[in-house]
Parts: sequence; structure tokens; C-alpha cells
Amino acid sequence: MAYETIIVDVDDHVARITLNRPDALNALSEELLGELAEAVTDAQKDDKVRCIVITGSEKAFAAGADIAMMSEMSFVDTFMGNLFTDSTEAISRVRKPIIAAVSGYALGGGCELAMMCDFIIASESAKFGQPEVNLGVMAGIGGTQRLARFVGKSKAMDMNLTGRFMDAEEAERCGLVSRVVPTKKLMEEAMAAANKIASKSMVSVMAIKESVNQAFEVPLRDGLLFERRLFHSMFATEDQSEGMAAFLEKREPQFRDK
Ligand code: CO8
Repeated sequence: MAYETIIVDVDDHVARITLNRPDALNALSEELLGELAEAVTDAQKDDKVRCIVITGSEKAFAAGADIAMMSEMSFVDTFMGNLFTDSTEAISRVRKPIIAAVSGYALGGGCELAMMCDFIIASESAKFGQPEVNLGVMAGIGGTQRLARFVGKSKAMDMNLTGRFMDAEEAERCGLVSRVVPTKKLMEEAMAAANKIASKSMVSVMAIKESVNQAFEVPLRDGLLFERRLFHSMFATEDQSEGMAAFLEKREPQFRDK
């Protein structure tokens, strides 16, 4: 599939999707988010793909939604057109794991896109922010909701109300990113993490993703029950027998996603 604003490579079992609007620091247009939604949906359907990595350039993961595009829009355009809703919901619906590999700016919609992924690996040069307040607007695809869940109320308020940028070290300290790696090693580290995930049973992997996400949707008691029932259900899989047998026989497991 030929895309205009993203590049998709499938290496072994990992789909690597690179945002590719270098002249606009990968600003998110409807076309870009539409293509991204299509690419991740295809990756979901492709049996060969077991993990997805979304990345940008060294200078910018994405510097936000496209301000030139939005500057022409009215309330009715955004409301009736349901701006970015279908595409971002499609990305959030993907059941395979998605890693955001972030270098440079991840601002506004760029930070929000990174937070739609399952976890974020940042390079030392990454800068996160929700600067929509500087444009007389506010975050619209998760910057007040997901960021508050990632970093808590105080920092989410600070980031959204002041529009300041957070560097990689602060982002790791407050739990926005899972790890920080040297800028030149970002893709190597992200692909290594993706390949590690790809080597596991997809049944476990997809159940874990669903279960962790429940933690942000339901009360603890319901989440624990959901987790426990999924755990019980693992005992209906061949991969459970294989994983435990391999441990006891001191060998690598051969998972078959069954
Ligand atoms: N949109 C469009 N173009 C952009 C954007 C953007 N978000 N960011 C950068 N660009 C363009 C610049 O206009 C410039 O283009 P040109 O060369 O043609 O003038 C090019 O990219 C390079 O940018 P700069 O020259 O500004 O590069 P600097 O290194 O000087 O600065 C910054 C980099 C600090 C990242 C700066 O570009 C900047 O502040 N960008 C805007 C950041 C921002 O405000 N982002 C939030 C946007 S609003 C948003 O994301 C809302 C999301 C919610 C949508 C909800 C829908 C329901």
C-alpha cells in the first residue's frame, strides 16, 4: 500500500510506521491520521505482524495537529466533520501492542498520539507538551484525559495550562515514558523491545494489553476480577502448557498462539 504521509516497513514480525511530513515536523493532518489508522488496522489483520512501532524523525515525533489546516476551520467544520475521531478511535481499537518511539517534539496531538500507544520509549532529545493553550484552544484527542492518567492531576494541569514542554528526563520521572535511551539508539531499542514482545505468545500479549487498559476504565474490584478471569482462561491454551513445560525442561518455549 502506497502512502503519502507515512512509511510502513514490516521487518520480521514488527510493523514500523514512520510519520513522514518532514516540512511540517510531522504535523497531524486528516490525511496522515487516516493513513496511520489504515496502516495499524492492516497490521492488526496481518498474521505475520505481532507488534507495531510508531515513530517520527529525530527532530519531531509530531509537532501537533496541523495548525494551517485547523486555522481554516469553524466550529461546525470540526463538530460535523468529527475531526480526527474515526482515525484516533481506530488506532485505540488495535489489539496488538503499539510502541511509540519518540525523538524530538511530541507536542499537542503528537503527545496525544504517543499516549494512544501502549508505551512510550523516548530519546534523550524528546520534548513533550500540550501547548494548545497558546493557540487559544485546548487539547482534543486525550491531552487532558490520558495525560492526567499518565502523570496525575498536578502535572497534567501544569502542562495544559502553561503550555510548557517537558524534557525526557522529567517525562521518565513522572511516568509518561517507560524508558529514555540515547537518541542514536532509539530505533534499535524500540525494535528490540518490539521483537521481544513478538517472541511471546500473542494470546498472552493481547490479554495483557486488554487487562492493563481495564485499569483505566473500571473500578479496582472489577479490574481485578477481569484480570483473574483472563488468567484462568490462559489455562485453556496450548501456550500455557508449552511455556510452563519449557521452563521446567530448561529450554526456550515454542509458542504457537494457540
Ligand atoms: N502544524 C503545522 N505546521 C507546523 C506545526 C504544526 N503543529 N509545527 C511546526 N510546523 C511547521 C512550521 O510552520 C514550519 O513550517 P515552514 O518551514 O513552512 O515555516 C516547519 O514546521 C518547521 O517549524 P519551525 O520553523 O517552527 O521549527 P522550530 O524548530 O523553530 O520550532 C516547534 C519547532 C517549537 C515545534 C514549533 O514549530 C512549534 O511551536 N510548533 C507548533 C506546536 C504546537 O502548537 N502544537 C499544538 C498544535 S494544536 C494540536 O495539536 C491540537 C490537537 C487536538 C486536535 C483535536 C481534534 C478533535
